[in-house]
Amino acid sequence: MFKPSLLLALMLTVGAVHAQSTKPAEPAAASSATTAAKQTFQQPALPYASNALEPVIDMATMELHYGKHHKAYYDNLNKEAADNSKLAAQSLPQLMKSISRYPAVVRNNAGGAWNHDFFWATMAPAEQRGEPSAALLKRIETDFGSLDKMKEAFNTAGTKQFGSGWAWVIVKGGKLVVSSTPNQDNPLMDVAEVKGTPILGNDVWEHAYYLKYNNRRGDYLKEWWKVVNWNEVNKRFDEAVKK
Ligand code: MN3
Repeated sequence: MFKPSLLLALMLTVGAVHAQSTKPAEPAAASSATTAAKQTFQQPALPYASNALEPVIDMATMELHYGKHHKAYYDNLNKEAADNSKLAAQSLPQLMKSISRYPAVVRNNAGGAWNHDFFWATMAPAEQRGEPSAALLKRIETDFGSLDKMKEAFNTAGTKQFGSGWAWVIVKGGKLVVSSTPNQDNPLMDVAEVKGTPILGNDVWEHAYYLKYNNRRGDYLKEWWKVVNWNEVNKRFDEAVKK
C-alpha cells in the first residue's frame, strides 16, 4: 500500500544523490567543451559504424584505434598548436610538405592525424566498396603486371616494414609505386624517402591488428584488401594523375 510512495521517495533520493554526484563533473565538462572549441585540428567522424568492417576489422580494434589512438594524435597535435600560431595556421597537407621544420612531436602527431583520416576513408562497408576503375586497372597492369601482383608487392612492403609504420601505393610521376614509411611518416612528407601522392595506405602498427590477428601481420594485410574502398581509391588516382 505504501510501496508507490516509498518508491517515489527512493527515486527522488537517488535522483538527488545523482544530481549531487554529477555536480563536481560540471566544471570539468564545461572546460573540456571550451578546449574542444579551441581545437585547431578536428578529428573527423569515422565514416561508418565501428562494426561496419567486421569481420576483417573487429569492432573492439576499431573503437580503440579510432577512439583512443587516432584521437590521441589529434589531442597531442592540438597541444602543440595551442602555443604555436604558425603551426595552428597550417592545414595537415601543408604541414606534411614542410614537416622537417617541426620537432618530432609534431611530425609524429600530425602524421598520425593525417594518416588515419586517409586510412578510414580508404575502407568502406560492403555495399560501398566498388571495384578498381578501368583507368586504374590499366595503370596497375602497366606498372605491376596485375592487381594481384600489386597486392603482393604492397603486402610485402607492409610485412617487411620493421616495427611500426605504413604501406602505401602512391602516384609518382604518373606511375604507381609501392612504398612504406616508419612510424607515422607518409609519402607527402618532405622527409619521406619515397615521395608521392598516396592513393592507398594500410596501417601496420600492432594496434591496427593485434587483438584479432595477434602477431600474424601477413594475414591482416591479406584480409585487409576485402574492405578497400575502391570508389575512393579511383577518385584519388584520377586526381593524382591530373597533377
Ligand atoms: Mn593506427
